[in-house]
Amino acid sequence: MLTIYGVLRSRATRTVWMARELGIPFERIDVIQANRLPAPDAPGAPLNTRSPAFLAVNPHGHVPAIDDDGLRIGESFAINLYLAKKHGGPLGPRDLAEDAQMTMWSMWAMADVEPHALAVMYNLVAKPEAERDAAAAKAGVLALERPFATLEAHLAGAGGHLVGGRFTVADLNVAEAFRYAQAAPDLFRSAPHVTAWLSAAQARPHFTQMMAERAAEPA
Ligand SMILES: N[C@@H](CCC(=O)N[C@@H](CS)C(=O)NCC(=O)O)C(=O)O
Repeated sequence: MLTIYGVLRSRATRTVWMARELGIPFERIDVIQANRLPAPDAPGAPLNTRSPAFLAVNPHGHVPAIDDDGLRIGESFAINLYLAKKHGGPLGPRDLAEDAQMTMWSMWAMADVEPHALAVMYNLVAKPEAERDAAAAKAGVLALERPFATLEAHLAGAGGHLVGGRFTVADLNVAEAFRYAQAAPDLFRSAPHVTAWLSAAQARPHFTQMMAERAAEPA
């Protein structure tokens, strides 16, 4: 049995989206970010990323994490690549070459895109206005120009998907990193292929269903 740890207002979104695309059964346990609680260590505090019971599952202390019949893994993109390979089908790699490309795109998104996209989102929309840092937002947008250009060129030549001409775990992982950049619509204006690719990914029923459940979760 697959257990996914993490509230939906976290990167657990992408793990839940992936499991639903694969059509595999799972249970999800709410683990909230410690920094969203006034006293995460207090007796009776909800299960959080500093709780000893959760650290036993993921010593890195972040969500999402999974327990798959005793195999415990953290790191959202690694989890999704594992699930795609385990369950197979069109979402996963057909051979070693596709596996390498899916890993490459996922690691690129985590290293070159997500930190800047998060800086953009936090400092343009997510943080309370008084705490926003306009310089950090601007630096994030600048740093994303190259990844946007790279992805735009790739999608234009590859038929609208990252690997193998079909929607795969690579599209799902990379779309989740680019989602945070949607706080800066200017980045998308000169990237029509990126815009169309992200819209198509986010129109998938399992994404919209997951986001609706996320929106229903307490902020
Ligand atoms: N690279 C990790 C990052 C995970 C991460 O930082 N998760 C956040 C929630 S989105 C978290 O757990 N924050 C609370 C904490 O670190 O205590 C991944 O993709 O899984």
